[in-house]
Amino acid sequence: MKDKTRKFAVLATTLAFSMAISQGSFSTIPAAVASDQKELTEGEKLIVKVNEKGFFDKKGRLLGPKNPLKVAKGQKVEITFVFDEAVNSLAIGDVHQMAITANDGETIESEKIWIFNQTSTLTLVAGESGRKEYRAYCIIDCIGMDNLNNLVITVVGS
Ligand SMILES: [Cu+2]
Repeated sequence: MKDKTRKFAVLATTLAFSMAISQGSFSTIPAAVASDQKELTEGEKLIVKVNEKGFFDKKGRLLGPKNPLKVAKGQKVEITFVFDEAVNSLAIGDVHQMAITANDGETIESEKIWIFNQTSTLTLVAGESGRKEYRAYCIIDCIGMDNLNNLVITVVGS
C-alpha cells in the first residue's frame, strides 16, 4: 500500500515536470522575440493608444523619450491614434487631438478622437526633407495634458 502510493507520487511528479517543459519557456520566449523583431522591421502602420496616462504601443508599453517609435527613413508611415480612455473616465473635456511636429517645425494634426470617433490616422514619409525626429502631443486642454506631450518618433537608417 505504502509502496504503491510512492510510485504514484513519482509518476505524478514526472508528468508535471514534462508538462512544465512542454508548456514553459521553450514555447514563450521565441514567440516574444519574433514579434519584437517584426515590430521593428514593419514600421509602416503603427498603433498608438492614447489615454490620460500617456501614449502606449499596442502591447501596452509606455511610449516617450525613453521608448521612442522608430521609423525607417524613406518609408511611408501611418500612425493611428486610438482613443483608449476607460469608460468611467468619460467626462467633459475627455477628448484628444494629436499634432505631430517635425524637428524642422512642420506640423500635421489629427482629427479629434473621443468616444464617438475613436481613431484618427496621420501619414508621413519618414525623414522627408531631411527630417530626423518628430514629436507628437495633444493640442486640447484635456485630462491627460501632463502625460500626452512627448511621444518621440525617431527616423532610423538611410
Ligand atoms: Cu488630450
